[in-house]
Amino acid sequence: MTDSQLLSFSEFSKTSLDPAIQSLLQGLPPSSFSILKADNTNITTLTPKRLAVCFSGGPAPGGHNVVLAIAKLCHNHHQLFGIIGGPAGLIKGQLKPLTVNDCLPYHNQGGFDLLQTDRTKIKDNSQLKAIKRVVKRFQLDAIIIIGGDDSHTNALFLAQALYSDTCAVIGVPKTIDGDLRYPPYLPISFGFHSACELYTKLVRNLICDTQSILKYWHFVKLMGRSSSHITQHVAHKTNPDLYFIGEQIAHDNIPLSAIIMQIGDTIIDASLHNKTYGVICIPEGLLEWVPDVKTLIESLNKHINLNDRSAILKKLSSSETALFASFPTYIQDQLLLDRDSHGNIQLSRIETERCLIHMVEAYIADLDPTFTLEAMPHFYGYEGRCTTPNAFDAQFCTLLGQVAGSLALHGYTGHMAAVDSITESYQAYGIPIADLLTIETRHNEQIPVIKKTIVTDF
Ligand code: FBP
Repeated sequence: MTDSQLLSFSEFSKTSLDPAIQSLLQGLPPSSFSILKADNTNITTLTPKRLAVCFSGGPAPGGHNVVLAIAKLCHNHHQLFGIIGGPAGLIKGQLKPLTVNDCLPYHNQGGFDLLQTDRTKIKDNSQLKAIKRVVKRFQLDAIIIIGGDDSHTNALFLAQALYSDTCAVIGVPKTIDGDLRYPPYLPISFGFHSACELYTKLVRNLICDTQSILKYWHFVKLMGRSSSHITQHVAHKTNPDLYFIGEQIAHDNIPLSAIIMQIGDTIIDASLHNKTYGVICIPEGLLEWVPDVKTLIESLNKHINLNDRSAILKKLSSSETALFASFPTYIQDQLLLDRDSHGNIQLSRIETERCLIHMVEAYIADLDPTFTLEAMPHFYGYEGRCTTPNAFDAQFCTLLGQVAGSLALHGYTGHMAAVDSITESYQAYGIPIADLLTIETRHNEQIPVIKKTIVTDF
């Protein structure tokens, strides 16, 4: 592909995939194959290759084990480079040779600090041209991107763009959110279970505190972006007084006022039984699921690029304006924050837990002005995504690294490494990323993105 034939992301969105790569990507069943291990003698029979690896998006426990496994596969026969600073580092050519010894101190450690990460969306020709130059300069045969759903959209887009440069692109499914799955080949992304373990411990401790000192209603927001997998998992393990699953709220069409009423009534009922404390868990993405708030966010998304608060607000319908006005000012400001580079609203920056307390206080004050609600907001988020990997993620990540390295060394492109971790045999797969595509509206454009797996079993 010459530079003039390069497709920008929006052109890529509108066209079908390059026929040359289509045959590799579309409609293929996941290929099941035996994975290469570092001590496997046939690894040295392969033509020596030059691989590069990067983290992309938020950290997730176990990422360092993925990189170490790839480094071990490359040791002595292939050359591995670490890309510093995620996709932005790839564009800037921030690559350095990476050896097993470089990675060993990070084995079984949380975080992505070995290489760091970022969320740059690869979408235009200038970025692609820069990456092509980097591929040429470092003579790369493959790039392995360790990332979530949006990073896999990047990976597929790059796989197409670099096909003619004979540089493969492979993805490794990472995210604590639990929304990147492809059962039965990939029951879960790495990081989910370790993060849930930490959040479960923290929520249990809070419940124990309330039962020890008999005070405070704790409103706990749990990370997980749009999907409520983490909240559901933690709630099942800890049994809080109340919890919400965003997907269920959308399914049952429950407006924000009904949620406030449910929380307020639960607190009042409990006080009638002399219980003045409790724990309520909510998913990070709650507001995006509540039907009336969702409509408001969609309208704001359409006009967010106007950058002028009053111009944006003029575009809202009267019911949207009323709902917007019912939020405390800090939530109004947070709803107007810039979207991330992939077009997502930045849910982790919206203080839903504080907002709910504020609205529940007002609801209760209307019913009983003498009632004092002693409530505390919490957000369990960033501390969970960098926790130490548990035994499951530590082993799962080593396998995922071996699968990703094997796919790259065998010359696959546009595939995501997968391991069926439910069966004892830990079968390895390469999943064509194109099989996971769907169309979504982001930044007001219909674009192909990797489909998120949401909670359906409520
Ligand atoms: P990804 O794994 O999809 O990159 O996101 C993980 C996550 O922790 C989300 O749960 C959260 O909404 C988001 O990152 C916060 O991102 P940021 O680092 O940009 O604040």
